[in-house]
Parts: sequence; C-alpha cells; structure tokens
Amino acid sequence: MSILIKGGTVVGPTGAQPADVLVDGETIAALFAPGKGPEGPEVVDATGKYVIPGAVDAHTHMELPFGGTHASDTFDTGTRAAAIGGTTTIVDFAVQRTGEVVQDGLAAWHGKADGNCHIDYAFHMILGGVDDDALKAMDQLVASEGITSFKLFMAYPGVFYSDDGQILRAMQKARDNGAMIMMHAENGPAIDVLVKQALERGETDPIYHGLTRPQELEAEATSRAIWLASVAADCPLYIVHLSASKALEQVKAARDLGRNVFAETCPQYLYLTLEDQLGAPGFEGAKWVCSTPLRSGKESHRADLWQGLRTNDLSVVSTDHCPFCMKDQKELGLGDFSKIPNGIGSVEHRVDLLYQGVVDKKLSLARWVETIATTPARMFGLYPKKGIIAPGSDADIVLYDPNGRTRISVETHHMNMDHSAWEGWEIDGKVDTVMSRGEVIAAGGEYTGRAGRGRYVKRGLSDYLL
Ligand code: DUC
Ligand code: ZN
Ligand code: ZN
Repeated sequence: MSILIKGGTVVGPTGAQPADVLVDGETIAALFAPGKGPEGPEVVDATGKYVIPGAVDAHTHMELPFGGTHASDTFDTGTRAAAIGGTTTIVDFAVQRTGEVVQDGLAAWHGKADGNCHIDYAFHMILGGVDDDALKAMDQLVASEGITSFKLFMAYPGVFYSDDGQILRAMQKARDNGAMIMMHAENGPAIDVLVKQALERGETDPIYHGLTRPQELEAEATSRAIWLASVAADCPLYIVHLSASKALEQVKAARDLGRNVFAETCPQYLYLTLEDQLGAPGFEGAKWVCSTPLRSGKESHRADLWQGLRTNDLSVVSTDHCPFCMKDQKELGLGDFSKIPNGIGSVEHRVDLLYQGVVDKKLSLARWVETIATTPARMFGLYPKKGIIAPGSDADIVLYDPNGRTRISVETHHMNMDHSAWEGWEIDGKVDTVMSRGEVIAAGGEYTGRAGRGRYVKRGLSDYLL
C-alpha cells in the first residue's frame, strides 16, 4: 500500500524543507517538492506539522534486574509507551550477569522481547564478567548476532563492575572487531566508601544518593576510560548518561585531540536538579534516584550540557529508561538510600522534552532530530535503515505538531509506573502521528499498534568508526 504524507515540513539533520513523502509498503519511496507527488496513494495530511524520522532511543532497560527487583516496564508496556511518544526504535541492554555465559544472557533477553515489542528493537550487551569466554563471545555477537556495542561498568562493585584490567581487555577486543565500548563512568569503589560513611552518619534520605556520587568521581572515571581506550589503540568509546560539567570537560578535551570518544546525555540531566527533585521532602526524592545522579542546580551543569549538545561534544540524547514504581520498588530504600533501585522512566517523553529545547532556543530543529534520531542510528549501526527520511529507509515517521501541547502526568502516561518523574510538565508541541515501517500505529490520540509487530534489528558497525 502507498501513502503520501502531504503538506508538511520534512526535518532532517541538515535542516528543514517543505516536501511530500511517498511511502511504499514498509519503506520510503521518494520525496517530492510540495504538490508534485503522484495521485492515487492514500493521503496523510501533514499541513502545519514537522515530518521527522521516528526517534531512536539508544539506551533503555526493559525488565532490568536491579537492586532485588526488576525495571517495571516489560518490552510490551515499554515499547508501546515509546511508540506513543514518537520513538520507533529502541536499543535495549541485554545482560550477562557475573558468572553467566554471554550467549545465555542474550538468549534470555531475546526471550523477554520476542513477540512482545510494538516497535523495532535492537540490543547492546552488558558484560558483567569480562573473561576469556566473554571476550570470544564479543566476536561472535559482532559477527553473527547484530550486537556491535558492549556496556561496561566502572560502578556497582559486586554487581556489574569491571576492573581496569577487564576494561582494557574488552577495549582491545573491541578495537579488533570494530565494536563500540559503552561506559558507565563512575568510580564505584570510591562511591561505596562515601555511601558507607554517609549511612554511618545517619544520612539516609534520597538526596544522599547524589551527594555520595560527586561529579569528581564521574569525571575521574570518564578520564580513566578515555585513557584506557587510548592504550587500547583508540578503541571507540561512548560515555553513557553523562551528567556533569567536569565529565563533559574530559570528553571535550579528548574530542579536541581528535580522539574516538563520544557521549550521550539524558533529559533528566538537562532539566532536573539535585536540590529540586532528589532533595524533595521525605522519601519523594526516591523518584529521581538514578546513576549517574542529578546534579546541583547551583552549578552550571545544565547549561553546559545544552551547550555540549549544540557543539556535538554530546552527540546523542537517550533516556536511560529504567522505571521503578514507588510502591514495593523504590520503597525498598526507605531508611537507606543505597537500597533504592536506580532509575527514571522517560521513554515516552524524550521527543517532547527535547522539542522544548527547540522552543526555548537551546537547540535548532535540525539538531533536535539529529540528537534523538539520526546520530543514535549512525552511532549504533542502524543507519540509513533508521534515523532519516530518505528513499530506501524504513518508513518510521513522526508527524510532530508545533502548535500542539503536551501535559505529562501519571494519569495519562503509558509507562508501567505509579508516578511520573515529569509530573505536571507542559511542552509546547505534540506527537501527532506515528508510523512504523509504513503502518500508522498512533494518530490523533488513538493507538492502533500491537505487541509483536516490532522486529529485532541486527545492527552493523558504527558509522563513526575511524
Ligand atoms: N543507572 C541507572 O540509573 N539505572 C540502571 C543502571 C544504571 O547504570
Ligand atoms: Zn549506567
Ligand atoms: Zn543505563
């Protein structure tokens, strides 16, 4: 079936122009000057709307086991919420737990996702135990499984943590096989000392989660990861969920030297603060316990991160979607902040939250699309199938209404959470229509997609490899 998306303004990483988009089956067939498309196809009226590539969220954790519980979104609930919010591809993190065979962890992740996703999905692999077998598995995952990026943790000793020797070995392997190393850059052993000392002083409220993870320990780990990647012959390195000015300085310095170093940030670090959210009265702040933590609003973090997005020292905005309900989940940390499961759920809201940056003149329209769709697709080997409106690409397309308005609330969101980290936030724009591989799955507030229509996508190597 053919569809002509008519009358809109197509926005891509190089700018915006009026154009009509012809979709044939699952792919984009052609772009036409306004009014020059063929007669015959069903018409979708995009007058007054931006026509953007379906967004790609390169950092989600559906059903992640963490802190004695599991992230509360399944692949069904999480990808449905993502779709409604204009995200048409997620890259989730499959997990190798310490002591587990990598391929078994991957098979378990396919088991969770298979038949349940509303949109297309791919996987990165978390390595919880770098040893000879895991290093061999990296080659196999890159060659045969479409998994070309591996996340390592410098934090969470005893859970996901890798020491510097393990990190170096994994980086050397990645340098050989073309994979990207994704780094959770926080100095975990030092954080654990600060956490113990705080608890001994009776400092148990959620805000101490942030105060025991100072930005220096993010900056130090970021710097160490950059140096280790340098020793590994400039292995490509991607710093996840970068939150702090001093960490950004490390990335910027490396990039200024031409190093193969990239970073993402997340909406929570662009908008929320240690004082206003994590420091909310009583146990309320638990809603915003995530790692890396929210940073002080008295310092320049948020302004620096917006600037980093403009200058490309930050290449991508992902959500690090890792939702937990307050009831029975965040509450595990009542009286001890270190037991609060770490994570915020935002997979439904990233497109809107970043569009507000356009309205506030912090990002250009083109950069909005680039940071939420095109660059994540290119960074993680999904381009040009995903992340762009161009002939031959998958017809993953969002009509975005700049005259619409979005109000975020737990009453109206679709994520499986009993609260919203963004309760009451209002956005000057609205996702209007969502198309995934040529199928309209959301329009005018109606959701018409279904679980199981999303496909696993095998990824290639990053476009940004040297
Ligand atoms: N950070 C989080 O906030 N949650 C899950 C894992 C992580 O690194
Ligand atoms: Zn992390
Ligand atoms: Zn994460």
